[in-house]
Amino acid sequence: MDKSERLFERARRAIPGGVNSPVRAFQAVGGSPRFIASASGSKIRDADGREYIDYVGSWGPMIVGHAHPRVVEALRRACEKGTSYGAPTELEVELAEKVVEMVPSVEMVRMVNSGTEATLSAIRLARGATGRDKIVKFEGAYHGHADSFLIAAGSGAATLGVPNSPGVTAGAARDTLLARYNDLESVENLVEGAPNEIAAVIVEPVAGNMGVVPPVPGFLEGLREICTREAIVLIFDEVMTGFRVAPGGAQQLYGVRPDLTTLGKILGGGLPVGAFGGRADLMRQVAPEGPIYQAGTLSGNPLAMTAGLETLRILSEPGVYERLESLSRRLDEGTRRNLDALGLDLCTTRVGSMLCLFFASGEVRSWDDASRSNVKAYAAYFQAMLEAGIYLAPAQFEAAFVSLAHSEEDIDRTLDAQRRALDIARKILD
Ligand code: KE4
Repeated sequence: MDKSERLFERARRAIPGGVNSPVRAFQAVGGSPRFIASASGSKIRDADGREYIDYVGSWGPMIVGHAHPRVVEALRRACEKGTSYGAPTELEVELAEKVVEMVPSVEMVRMVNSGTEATLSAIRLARGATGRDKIVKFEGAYHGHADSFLIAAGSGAATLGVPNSPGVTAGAARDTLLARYNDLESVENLVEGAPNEIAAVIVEPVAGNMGVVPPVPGFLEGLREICTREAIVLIFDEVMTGFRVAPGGAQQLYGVRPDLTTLGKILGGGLPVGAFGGRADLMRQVAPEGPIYQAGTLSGNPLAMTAGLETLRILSEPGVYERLESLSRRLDEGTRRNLDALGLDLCTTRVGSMLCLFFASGEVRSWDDASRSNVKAYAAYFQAMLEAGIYLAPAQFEAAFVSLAHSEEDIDRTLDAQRRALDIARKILD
């Protein structure tokens, strides 16, 4: 057994499944997860000293690369001033102002400690502000693990939600309606079936949790129209896309303004941060200015604010998104060449520096399409890439992330390994 395997055995005695978040356990791809000992730039190193080119980037936050010298130095200085006060600081004001400056629809913002906290708070705000109970989410979308979101597609055309985890009550499920991504008619049907009952539509403006599924032209604009017409709060869950697909996220890229936006991941630069923000008339209803309660011991924590601020400052420098685009295009075009060379008809998607290779042919526009993927072939591909020193998401329904620290050489090494890995996966596809 190598050190990761020994550590996994030990971890499983003290931590459920041996991990602090399920996807890390490699259950979708088999084998034992690599225990990571350190990381810098585009590389991570496991407990046995093996080095990998990293396309998980801690699931999105590490867009400037691991252990960026400026972030590390800023954190070192911050630590020496104490790590948490539970009181207002100038740092959190600076980060709030930076978010307001960068994200088009955000007029005010509240910091929290995770994406889940951000989305559950945004839903509570929408419900409190509208006096309505129901929300609409999309099948295959992930907004964190709050009860309202752990809902599977129920039976029946009404697509009423049913819990997809024990512990989620029927009451919670009853208030979550499920639509199909990229299908405005499915939203119209839900709205028609629940007049004046829907508080919010929450959407990943680029879906990143069923693999990467871009919005078809008109989809986001259509959601905006429906929500404006019905006085429904439109929430863009930009926990993944925020600061990723453009400085101002997907709402800047596609030019559609939600009423509320949830953020996380990159906002914390690798430390635990989430946030929800948007129209001031909504945000002013949040305690203590308004009656809608939301709180958090470590919200606005000075270390997390420091890492987030330094990361956003780096991202605000000229040429950053052009660099991300150039590297990501190189990977995407190289992947398509590899697929052509092997005669494989697989679907690849990309929005900026978030990409996905579906082990499914044809277009992927919704969960129905994505769920056709051959997850066994993906698992074989994943293991072959891991063996070759390329660290991908250990599950088909995730995104690959390119960072500023990746080099052309990293991309070319990845494409070389990919040819061999696809050849192995092809045997399962045939
Ligand atoms: P967290 O509570 O994990 O910080 O954020 C939840 C969340 C909310 N919204 C979107 C669009 C998200 O992608 C996420 C979290 N993303 C997953 C990756 N698919 C986190 C990885 C994990 O669960 O370990």
